[in-house]
Amino acid sequence: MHLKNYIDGVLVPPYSSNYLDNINPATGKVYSQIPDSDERDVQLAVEAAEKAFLHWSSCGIEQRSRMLMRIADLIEQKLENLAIAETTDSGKAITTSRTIDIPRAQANFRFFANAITQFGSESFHMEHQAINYTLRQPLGVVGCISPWNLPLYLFTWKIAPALAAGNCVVAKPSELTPMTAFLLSQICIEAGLPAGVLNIVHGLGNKTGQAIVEHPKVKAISFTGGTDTGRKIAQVAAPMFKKLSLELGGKNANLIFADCDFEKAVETTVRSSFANNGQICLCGSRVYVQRPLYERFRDELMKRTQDLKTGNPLDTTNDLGALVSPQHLEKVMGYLDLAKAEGGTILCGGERLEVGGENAGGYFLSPAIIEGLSNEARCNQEEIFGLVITIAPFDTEAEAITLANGTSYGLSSTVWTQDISRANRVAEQLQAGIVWVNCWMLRDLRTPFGGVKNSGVGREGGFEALRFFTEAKNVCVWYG
Ligand code: TXE
Repeated sequence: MHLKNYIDGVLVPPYSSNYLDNINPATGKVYSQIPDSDERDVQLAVEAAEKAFLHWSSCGIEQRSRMLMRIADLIEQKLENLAIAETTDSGKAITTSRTIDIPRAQANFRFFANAITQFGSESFHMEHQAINYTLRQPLGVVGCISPWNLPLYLFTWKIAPALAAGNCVVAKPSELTPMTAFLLSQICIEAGLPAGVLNIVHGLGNKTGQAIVEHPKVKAISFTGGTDTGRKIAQVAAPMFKKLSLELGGKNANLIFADCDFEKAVETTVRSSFANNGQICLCGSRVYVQRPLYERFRDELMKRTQDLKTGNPLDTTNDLGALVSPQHLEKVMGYLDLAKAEGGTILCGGERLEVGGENAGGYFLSPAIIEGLSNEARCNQEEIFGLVITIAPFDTEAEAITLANGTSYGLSSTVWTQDISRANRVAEQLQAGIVWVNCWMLRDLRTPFGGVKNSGVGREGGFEALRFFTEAKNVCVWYG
């Protein structure tokens, strides 16, 4: 199966006629081909978006909102097909695709279809003199670049607010997981989205992605992915004065205090460690437990981790599927070797799993917990992003905060305690864009989402996203 680009309202082959293999990570086999697009395809997409902008930006909020709702409805109707495609492309458990990825993709469109109808701007009254009001105008053509871990979920999280605000979009999904983006282009055609409003160009990051970032007509880049890639994008985009939203990696801490609700904390920590094969930027990859509870918590966490079932991701009885690519598997396994060299003990997991039958060539790994590493160890400092967590004890609240803040990242943190004062105190001091208290991944799409330090710049979500995708213009009217 050859996927196509979606440019100017139609599905087209790449200019070069070249394609890249798309591999099913649970079998290791090529199952489709994606366009190997280059700057010529991006040029066509930008031209189509520019052409569509005048009509789309001025057709009115209601019309845009209705169109986004129609896309949301179609995603909802096609949930099962999209979920199977997502799992086949990414190796994630089908339950995750069915209950998280695809429902969230439709929710993204629905949420921003509503949010734009409520989006206002400020006005400042200068008594007896003048009134200032702020116009929030769309930017024009914007670029959205997304990663492989939550393919349609994160792709639509960028596209929906950009479109709602009146922009036209050139978007690129990850070359590792292009299938649901391709299905989205078919959905947009079915929904009757006007030609050129959304353009989806497939291809490699350093070719197609780079061409989007470099294009002078692309006014803003919304990117989610690795910190190194974010840095490269900033190096190109910043001197061109593009607006930038960078949602990058994380090395998130779970702080488990001795007074926590043990059952809830341990159950959620299994999930926050290994959901989506540990490939969520919000996964808590460093678990710190207060000493009186340490051994009990560690042993229970180990037991439940070992109970997780890994195998064919399309089989609903499996909790975990395959990692996304052989390169990623190798990277994750490299950290397990490094952990041993750094003096750590692998308490469980970390083995390459041979799943037989049609999944014999898949990239399966058992979930691993590492103990005994210093906070400075690379395994505690670098984003591993897949089925590996570390665990360590702490004594005091101050120590817990120091440990949590002791990395270059600052995306999210989780605090488990029954003491409300402590929860607030700790949350205030954590260097993170998101803090969860006695929960994890509880998401309200109205809230600001993003990180501090090397986890990125800018905020997505709610009105923050609509502000990002619009330019504020102040109009000052003198009373005369
Ligand atoms: O992501 P990349 P990769 C982390 C995780 C992972 C590492 C690398 O640690 O192991 O990043 O993953 C496009 N200009 N996260 O290599 O390269 C690329 O095609 C423009 C964290 O897959 O950052 C893809 O569409 N675009 C994470 C997207 O950027 C470029 C999610 C992300 O790819 C580009 C994924 C360039 N020069 C990985 N180079 C999270 N925090 O959610 C690549 N791309």
